[in-house]
Amino acid sequence: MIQILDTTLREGEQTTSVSFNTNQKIKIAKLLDQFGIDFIEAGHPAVSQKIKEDVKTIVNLNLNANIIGHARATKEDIDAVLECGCKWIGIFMGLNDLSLEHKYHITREQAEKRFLDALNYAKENNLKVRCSLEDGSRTNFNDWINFAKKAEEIGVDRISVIDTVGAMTPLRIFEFIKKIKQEIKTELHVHCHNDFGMAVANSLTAYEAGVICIDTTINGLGERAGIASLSTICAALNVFYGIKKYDLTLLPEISKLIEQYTKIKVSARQPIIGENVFTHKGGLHSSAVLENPETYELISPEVVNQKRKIVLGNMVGKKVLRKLNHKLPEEEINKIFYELKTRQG
Ligand code: HCA
Ligand code: CU
Repeated sequence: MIQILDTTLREGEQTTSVSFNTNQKIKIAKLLDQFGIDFIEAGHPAVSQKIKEDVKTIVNLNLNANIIGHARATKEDIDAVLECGCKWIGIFMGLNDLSLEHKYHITREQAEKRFLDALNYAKENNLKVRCSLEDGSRTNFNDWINFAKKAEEIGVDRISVIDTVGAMTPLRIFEFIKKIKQEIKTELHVHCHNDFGMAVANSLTAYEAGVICIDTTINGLGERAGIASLSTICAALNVFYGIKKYDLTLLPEISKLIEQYTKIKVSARQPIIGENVFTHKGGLHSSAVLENPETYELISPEVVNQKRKIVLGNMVGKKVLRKLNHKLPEEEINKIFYELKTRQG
């Protein structure tokens, strides 16, 4: 089994200059639901009254997706999530030396107590709980496991493996999760940042190592370089692992909507949804694709509601022109061919 938790409305809103209004959030949540998303992280209600209202609004849409509210390990934050009517809560806290010394300014014992108290409080209030060890990838492994065992005893429903600053490589996260799974029975989530461009690769290897849920955002939004992108992850799950549960044809619409709301343009080379990713230019490429697209396409554009394009430029071959129009006389082909050959691109 695999699930996707989309956190465009929480992590995505932490992107520089990004903030969604209520109607935009409703539209995003409904589209994600239609797509078949398993979880929508709707926001961190304690941040502001507006975010709290918006999380409530998303909960009241009664979507199929589970709605999860984000909280620090404090009673106030958990109460705010409860007030919104969320059934799921994600409680996060960092337990590595850097966080203890420079963020919380408390001892490990105090931090663990604070975190465990919060997890207990959420469980007592009948919430389903995801326990997030922030910066887990830079946390001493024994500290990570010892804490996760205590969280497991409390009965948290999920534990998240978090690569807060993109410090993992695929092999490292694979080993990390394999080791965790020898000691922890609770289902795992994974949340990978993209600081070194490995968020998608790390998330997929985490899946191979046994996590049950991958965190994504639309267009890979998020703090700094963002996190794993919804479209790349879901298309990769389809192609590499045969997972067909999501409606991939909605991906361009979802991506464009976010482009419009955020005014952050997706790169033309962005996997799956970029403008160029089903465009072929080299003569040999175009000719082969016209004969059988599989020669240069691992996924068909139709699967993700995109269109194949052939560039007619200076790299064109006569074969391409013939394949594009069987009826064109040879002298016409020669004329077009020489004209294209003198072009810039
Ligand atoms: C944050 C940090 C976080 C938390 C992830 C989580 C991270 O912005 O609060 O709570 O599961 O990457 O560590 O996004
Ligand atoms: Cu994050």
